Amino acid sequence: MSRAFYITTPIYYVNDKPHIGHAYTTIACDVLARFKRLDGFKVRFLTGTDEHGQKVAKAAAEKGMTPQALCDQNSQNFRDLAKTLGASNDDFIRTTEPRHVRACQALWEKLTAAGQITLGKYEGWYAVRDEAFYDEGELVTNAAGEKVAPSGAPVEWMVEENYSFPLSQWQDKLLAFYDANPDFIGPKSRFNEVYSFVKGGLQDLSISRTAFSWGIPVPNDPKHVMYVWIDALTNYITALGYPDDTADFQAFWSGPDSFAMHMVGKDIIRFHCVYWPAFLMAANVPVPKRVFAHGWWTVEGQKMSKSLGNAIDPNAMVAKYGLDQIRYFLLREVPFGNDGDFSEAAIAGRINGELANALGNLAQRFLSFIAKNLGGVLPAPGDFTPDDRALLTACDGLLAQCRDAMERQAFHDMIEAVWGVVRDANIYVDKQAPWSLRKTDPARMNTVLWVLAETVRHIAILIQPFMPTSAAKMLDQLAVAPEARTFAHLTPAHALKGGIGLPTPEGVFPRYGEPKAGKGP
Ligand code: ME8
Repeated sequence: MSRAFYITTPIYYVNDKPHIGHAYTTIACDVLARFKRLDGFKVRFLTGTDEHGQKVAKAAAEKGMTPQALCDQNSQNFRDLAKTLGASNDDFIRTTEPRHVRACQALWEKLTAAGQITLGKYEGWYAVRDEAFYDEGELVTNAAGEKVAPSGAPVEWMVEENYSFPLSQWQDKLLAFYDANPDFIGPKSRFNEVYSFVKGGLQDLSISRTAFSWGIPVPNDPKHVMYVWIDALTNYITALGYPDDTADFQAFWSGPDSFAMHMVGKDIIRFHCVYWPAFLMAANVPVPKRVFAHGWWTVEGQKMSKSLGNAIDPNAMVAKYGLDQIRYFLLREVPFGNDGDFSEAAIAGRINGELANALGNLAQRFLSFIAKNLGGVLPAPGDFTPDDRALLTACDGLLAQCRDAMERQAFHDMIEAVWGVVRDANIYVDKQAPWSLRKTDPARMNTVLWVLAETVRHIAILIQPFMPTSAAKMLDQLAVAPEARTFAHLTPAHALKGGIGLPTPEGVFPRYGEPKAGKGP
């Protein structure tokens, strides 16, 4: 039975246009999804849009649109962005779809039946921008002397009759769950943050609103709509068919071979790591296996925001630098989990240094040499020297290192491991100098060229999740058949055969901002 991996992005609010932060999460999930598919897993990758709630209703009113019209328009922007980013999502969910309304109402009814929902009066601080409740003690004073949420969002005092979920009663069960599942939250620093938050005591949670109507009606009491977070979180199981016990639900959520994982930004960890498992446990639905909260991108040290007008448009970045280049940059620049500052100067540096020079040249030089001097035929190797063996052994060891990195969502560690071999291979070329062996020792030259080709085969197979188009071009140039590009092919048994014809090589990684070098050996 194949192991199953379910990966989700947050569903994005449709009140605004997508920016580089949204693109970041989607790309990270896509890389994981592609990695797992190549590693033989059955994968389901979900993204989508979060369309209900006060924030979206307000944005629509400000634009003089109906909420539905705003949702239709802006949801499409996120769908288009996923496509532009090369996301391999299997599904795109919108919370205004009937399948989702049905799932939310079913979950609500389960919680009601379990005695977990009661009607009462709620008073407290609410931040519409975060769609979140805050305790008095969490509020901070901003530069203007106003009381605001820790995120800086304005808060208002809310008094409403609503339905409430007894979150306070779940404190011990949540702590026991975290203790038993130390890998539930990554990175470790976020685990500790959530743990101490829960340990500090939990307040019951208001889970319906009556002040506006843009939401999913509460079953049997439609003057209430569901709190947008109970609605939003449920999307992850809606997409697997909940409340029906479908084959997908079993494969990706509840079954013994399932591994469900949510990727989120650090801003929404409390919803995913505290509320969501509490709702699920209360409804007797299995909880996901892992939530990873990545860091935050700023621009020149400042928060990206509409009011500052500094949001980075991912479409523009892709158009300017190339899709694979942006995918690589975002996951290479900052250790995943840390915050980072977005700088275009850094993009050009990585493109030229790591892609064009280090990897691009490595492949281009020996491939053009073969095309020019050996009639485009890959030579067969002779006996290996210790240097050949060292490089081939490094290639063989890569997959284990990459798997280990990706189990921790340490994209940067995987890239570093692969680029370690790129560096080794460049040192090897300089030392072996195959170009000067043509006259003196053609047999040795053949071996060196083959070792280089086999090394690039490993590298190209492994970087497919990050840079699918460029990796495919490299594998085309090595005449690797499309069906021979999975991680199962990273063994000596699938090594390149001497004597195969290679297509005319072309540069895969152009330099940015300088005339094309295009030099052969
Ligand atoms: O929170 N840096 O939606 P949202 C890095 N609808 N990542 C960023 C970012 C930044 N500056 N800005 C946004 C919501 N993100 C809810 C989610 S899920 C059931 C409901 C990414 O449109 C990051 O993943 O505000 C963050 O968690 C998400 O976008 C928030 O998107």
